[in-house]
Amino acid sequence: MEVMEAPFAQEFVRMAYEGWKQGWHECNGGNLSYRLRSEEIAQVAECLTPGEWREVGEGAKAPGVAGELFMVTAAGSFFSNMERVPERCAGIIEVDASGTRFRQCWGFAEGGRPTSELPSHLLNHESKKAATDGSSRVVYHAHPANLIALTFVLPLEGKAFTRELWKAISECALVFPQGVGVLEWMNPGSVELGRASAELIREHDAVVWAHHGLICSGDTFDAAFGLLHTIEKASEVLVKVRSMQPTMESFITDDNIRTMSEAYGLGIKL
Ligand code: 2HA
Ligand code: ZN
Repeated sequence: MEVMEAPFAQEFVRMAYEGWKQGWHECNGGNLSYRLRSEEIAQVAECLTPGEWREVGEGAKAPGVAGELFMVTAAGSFFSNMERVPERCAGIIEVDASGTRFRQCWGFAEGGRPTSELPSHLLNHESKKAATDGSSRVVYHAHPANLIALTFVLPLEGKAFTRELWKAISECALVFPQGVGVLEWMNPGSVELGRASAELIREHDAVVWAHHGLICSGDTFDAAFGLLHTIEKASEVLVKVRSMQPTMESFITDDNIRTMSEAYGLGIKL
């Protein structure tokens, strides 16, 4: 079948477009990648026309995803155009046997190439694939405004940042009992940012990039999107509360979080 008839490709485009509608993808901000299943590769195999091998860059090496195929957004592409011209805004790549090179197999029309954050995506996929026994398939990076705003006022430390989010909305402890990781500002698109994220995402599923955005992983498009959405919703609540007055009259307490952890088997240790 045509790539854009395949359910994984349709879900990819739908999720990217939903992110645009949420306001998380100004200009060409954000990027998305999906690791294909073997049956999905078979569905679109006749449309794949591999090009030249190219370096992932700057010594990036992800042997844990060697030989895998990914659908990824194109560098410089606007999520707002994803539904209209998916073959220009995204493409499919194959990673070589060493995990240091890739080749473009479909899409990236009009001379495009994969996202500038490709090192982050491949390193994060490698990390999550190993940590989840292969169930994790989606890596999503976006620029949600409230979360970014919080990185200017909260400590850039995972435990403290997580606790603020957990205390804002009950749903947070349920959706991300493993908390979020937090990185100080790092150069966008760099392998260092990719490596540091991959280290934290192994345990957290979501890593905050200070003054930049967030990177999330999930087994499904819904899981990755929902995680980012929940974190951004809690961030919005915190921004509103902190804008109204400097202190909170009440909030979700450590005991409340322990109660939820016990009731839902979340395994949270405070
Ligand atoms: O412009 O989001 O982090 C794409 C990005 C870089
Ligand atoms: Zn970004």
